[in-house]
Amino acid sequence: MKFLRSIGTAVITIAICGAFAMGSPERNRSEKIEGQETATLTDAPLVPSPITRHNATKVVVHLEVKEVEGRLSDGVKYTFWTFGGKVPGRFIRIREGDLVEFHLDNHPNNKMPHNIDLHAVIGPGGGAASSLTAPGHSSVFSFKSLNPGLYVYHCATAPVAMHVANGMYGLILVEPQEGLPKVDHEFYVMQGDFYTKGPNGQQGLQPFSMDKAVAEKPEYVVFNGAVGALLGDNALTAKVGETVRLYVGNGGPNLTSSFHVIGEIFDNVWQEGNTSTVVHNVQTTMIPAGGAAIVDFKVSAPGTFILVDHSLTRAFNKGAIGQLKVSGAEDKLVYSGKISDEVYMPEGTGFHVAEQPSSFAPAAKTKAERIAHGETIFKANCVACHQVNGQGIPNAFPPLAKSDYLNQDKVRAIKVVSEGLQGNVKVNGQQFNGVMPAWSLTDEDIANVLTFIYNSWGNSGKEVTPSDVKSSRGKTGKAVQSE
Ligand code: HEC
Ligand SMILES: [Cu+2]
Repeated sequence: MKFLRSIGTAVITIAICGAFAMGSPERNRSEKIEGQETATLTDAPLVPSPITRHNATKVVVHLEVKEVEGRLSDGVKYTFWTFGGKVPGRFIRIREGDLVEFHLDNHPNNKMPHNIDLHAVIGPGGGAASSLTAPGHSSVFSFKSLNPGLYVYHCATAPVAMHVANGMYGLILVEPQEGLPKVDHEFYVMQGDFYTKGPNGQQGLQPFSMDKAVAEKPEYVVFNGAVGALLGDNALTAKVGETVRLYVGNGGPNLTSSFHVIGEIFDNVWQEGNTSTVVHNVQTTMIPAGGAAIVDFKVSAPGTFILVDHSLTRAFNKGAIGQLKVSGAEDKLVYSGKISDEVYMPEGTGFHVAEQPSSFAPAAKTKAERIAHGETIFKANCVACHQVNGQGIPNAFPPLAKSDYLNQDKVRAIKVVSEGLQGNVKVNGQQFNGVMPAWSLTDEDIANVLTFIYNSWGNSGKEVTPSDVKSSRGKTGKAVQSE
């Protein structure tokens, strides 16, 4: 018994020694520094190249703080406080054991003092205590990188939450000695929540709202500093068969991200930015405010894959959405694509009335208000099929933009929305034969959404009022049969 216990202790002792031998802070502390280099930093979504050195070196890092006015969303401007001119701050890549000489340069045109707290640093404030820097000044401090991992850095000048909310965060990767597995593409993605005085979408330069920040009610939640920073022409790209790694950070200041890529499975995840324990086959990984994760996956099917915070109203209503566009040949075994689409209508079903809570918005007093309310209804109910700019989808959903069918007859248009539409219709010379559900919207909502559509995308500019909707409801002869 006694013997067994001592064996147990010996095993535990060996295990602990083993764990400390690899990537040990003690070893990194004493690792010899050979040579010197200046770090190359990158703006998101780019990442500096992997480190190929086998020794620790002295790395000189220059990071410049700039207060800049920039785009937060379409027509929405914001004064960002940045590490390097953009949000997130520039990506820093070093190796464990490196000695970093850190220069924090505060641009002379700035109005505020700033500092930096790097979560990769062991020392008071993670460097913040030694780096408070007035505009037109530069602070220097140094640190030895003792622990490998992917770390957040941020400003820690009071009010800290405000400096962070204005965009003062970024990532520093301390590569383990042995490096990370090789991949074909590495990208830098960082989430943040933004608190503007005006509601989401309000145009112009928006000041910061401390009240909304304290209430943790952001108007925007975005990747890489702006709505659309990873959409369309800015999407990440890869080819079928390649491996993709995302270094994902969350600057907050408040929200935890449920990071997910729609249509992908993460083959490898290094949770919470650690580099020693990898887990496999993960759908969604949690990234706390002030935290990070590394995710890898092989892209096996072509198409557009959507990066989201899976707290989905943040994605679809506040901006936390990005794209990875994968080109290449389809593999029908991995993914078949749509095999068929037939009308499904069990015996006895007529028109399906879409469940829709009635609107509580106050009645519109002017045409402009009607258009504004209508846009909200359009986005909530109609975009899925008719698309954001009313362009529709060929052979499936007719266009509302410059639609002759719509512009010819207002009463008919009202009936389409209130009663639904199916069967053959010709819109701009194209035949459609689909089903548009009837919408149980109030007269006010139908008037608003149609007025929005009539006043968008080259349509006739008509106004539809609730009394127009009411009188058309009374009329006999539905736009379509509902049998
Ligand atoms: C589920 C998909 C879907 C949604 C959601 C949808 N529609 Fe449609 N809509 C259609 C289809 C399909 C047609 C054509 C029906 C046919 O082929 O008979 C159509 C036709 C129309 C038309 C007449 C044709 C044209 O292009 O001018 C109007 C107007 C219209 N929809 C407005 C709306 C409005 C307003 C909303 C939101 C309240 C909406 N639709 C939501 C599928 C949809
Ligand atoms: Cu700051």
